[in-house]
Amino acid sequence: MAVVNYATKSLAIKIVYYGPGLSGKTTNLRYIYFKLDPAYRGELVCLETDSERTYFFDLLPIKAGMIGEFKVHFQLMTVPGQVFYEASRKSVLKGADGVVFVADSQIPLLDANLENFDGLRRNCLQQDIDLNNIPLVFQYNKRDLNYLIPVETFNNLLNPRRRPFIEAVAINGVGVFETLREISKLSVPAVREKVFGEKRREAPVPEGLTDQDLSGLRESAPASHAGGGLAAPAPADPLQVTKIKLGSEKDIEDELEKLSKTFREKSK
Ligand SMILES: Nc1nc2c(ncn2[C@@H]2O[C@H](COP(=O)(O)OP(=O)(O)O)[C@@H](O)[C@H]2O)c(=O)[nH]1
Ligand SMILES: [Mg+2]
Repeated sequence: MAVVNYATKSLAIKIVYYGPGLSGKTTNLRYIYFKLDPAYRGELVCLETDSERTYFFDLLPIKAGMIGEFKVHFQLMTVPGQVFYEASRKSVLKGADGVVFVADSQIPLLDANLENFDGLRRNCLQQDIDLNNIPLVFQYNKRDLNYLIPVETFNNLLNPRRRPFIEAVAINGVGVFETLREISKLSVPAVREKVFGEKRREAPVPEGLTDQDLSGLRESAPASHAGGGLAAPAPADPLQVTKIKLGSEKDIEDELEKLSKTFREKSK
């Protein structure tokens, strides 16, 4: 459920990038961070544990216009991929308003994708999220490689309801903003209904974000994949990730809750 702050009149919509380890979730967030107009995005935060088996996940807030008198921002989050972090994946899913499933298109990874999607289903159930109703978008990533799982196969196995699906080469930015716009288009009306729907009888539901508002979610620089080669990281804007060390599962939950309530501007 979106976090509503009536005092500051702000609304945070939580979008979780889910998928097997190394499918490209972090790559999506980093690309968005680089290409989004800095006026629209906050700080890219990376949460990691103290253990020797260090793992991390990421969080990126982006601004997205108004719903009624509420300032809206999205909290994009990734989940840790490794099998043994099931508990953390569950914490990240808590209160999600939308899910992007980032699948790895390489044929040998078909089972890994299917197993991970089953895990998503299980974790959603435990968080009282109905995967059949929550905004969900599929990103079939790494389409630049050879020996790919055909899109029809992916759709038949993962996406029988034909939710939006995007073929992507996240490493070059192909499909990254398209995915973001698709999940935004689905989750904004769902959140608007959840948050303001009950007041419907007294007043009309605020129109909320239009396509024009979502047009802020665009690349601020021309896509660098035009030449077909790998994109070089933008040299002028080196990625400054804020790292937050966490001890326990409880720390993770607390930190996520805190971060989801605030729009963290890049620290000065
Ligand atoms: N060839 C190729 N590699 C990719 C693509 N997207 C991500 N990768 C690479 O896959 C690896 C894992 O990506 P990462 O985003 O860290 O995966 P995560 O575990 O899902 O966060 C990195 O080496 C990326 O550079 C893609 O579209 N094509
Ligand atoms: Mg990652």
